[in-house]
Amino acid sequence: MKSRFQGMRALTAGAVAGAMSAFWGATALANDLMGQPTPGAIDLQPGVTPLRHDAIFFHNAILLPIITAITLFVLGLLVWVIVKYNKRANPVPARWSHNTAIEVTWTLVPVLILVFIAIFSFKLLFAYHDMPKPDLTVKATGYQWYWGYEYPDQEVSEFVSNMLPEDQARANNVPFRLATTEPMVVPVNKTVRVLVTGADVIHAFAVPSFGVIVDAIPGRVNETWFKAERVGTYYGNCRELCGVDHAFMPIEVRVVSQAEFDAWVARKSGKGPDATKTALDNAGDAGAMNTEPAPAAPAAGPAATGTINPAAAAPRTPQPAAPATTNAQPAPTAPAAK
Ligand SMILES: [Cu+2]
Repeated sequence: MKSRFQGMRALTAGAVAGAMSAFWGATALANDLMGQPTPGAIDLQPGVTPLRHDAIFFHNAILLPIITAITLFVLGLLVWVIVKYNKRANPVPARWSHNTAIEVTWTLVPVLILVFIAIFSFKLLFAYHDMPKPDLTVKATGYQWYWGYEYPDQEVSEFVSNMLPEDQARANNVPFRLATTEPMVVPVNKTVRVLVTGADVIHAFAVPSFGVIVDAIPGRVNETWFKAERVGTYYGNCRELCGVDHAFMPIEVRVVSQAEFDAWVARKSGKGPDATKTALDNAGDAGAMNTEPAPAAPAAGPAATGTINPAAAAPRTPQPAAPATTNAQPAPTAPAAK
């Protein structure tokens, strides 16, 4: 059943992609960038998680053909009525107003179409809900206007992820307004549970290539999960209008091998053999921030949490009450970070 489902999926996805590229004369479909938007592309961002594959199948193989068929059918009816029943072709209109057979049909057929869609839709919803046993938990907190990531089980206390300034993004050849000063790092082929919350207003954590989008609501913890199948860098954005810099709080997720992840955790938690590197890493990030503060957010956030302040980097001690309310305030230590 599963393999037939996947075979059908590959076949229909191929047919749909072929039809779409023929229609648009576009060849960009096969060359879509991974983990970020592709200029001029019309298809969905390609996926690297099982949920995303299923969501793309649902859209391309179930919804698109149904929408296309219904649209063409209605267009045909309109043309038929315009041609056959206009005043010249049909000077004496019929006087009847009810037809039981037609009314039963136009009620039942849409119901059946919706039930058919619901079968696939609920299957997908349940898949999102039924998280496998997680290998890793990351807490993502939305702030005005940056993200904070914390790994409670690895004792990696919260660090701040700001948008990378334009000159550095260009210099590093990474996408401006998607790249960050410090990414969220996860191991490949592992089930990652993401706990999502907001510190000030409602934000939303969204990574298209993972097929996840979850509201980040103050005072509440939402949950989602993903299992990235390949190593790489995947970008997302805040997806809930949260204020003036809403467009400047990107999400960057780096999927790495388990060994690389372990090394990263050792550095970040200050427990590994090369724990001193943390200070260097963070010094680099702090330098990055200081050259050009994020627009309208004068470096208050990072300094407030202390995570990318080199002075606070090593040795890592549990942070004092940094989160939530204090983060939005300009910290008195901000100038000292420079
Ligand atoms: Cu936002």
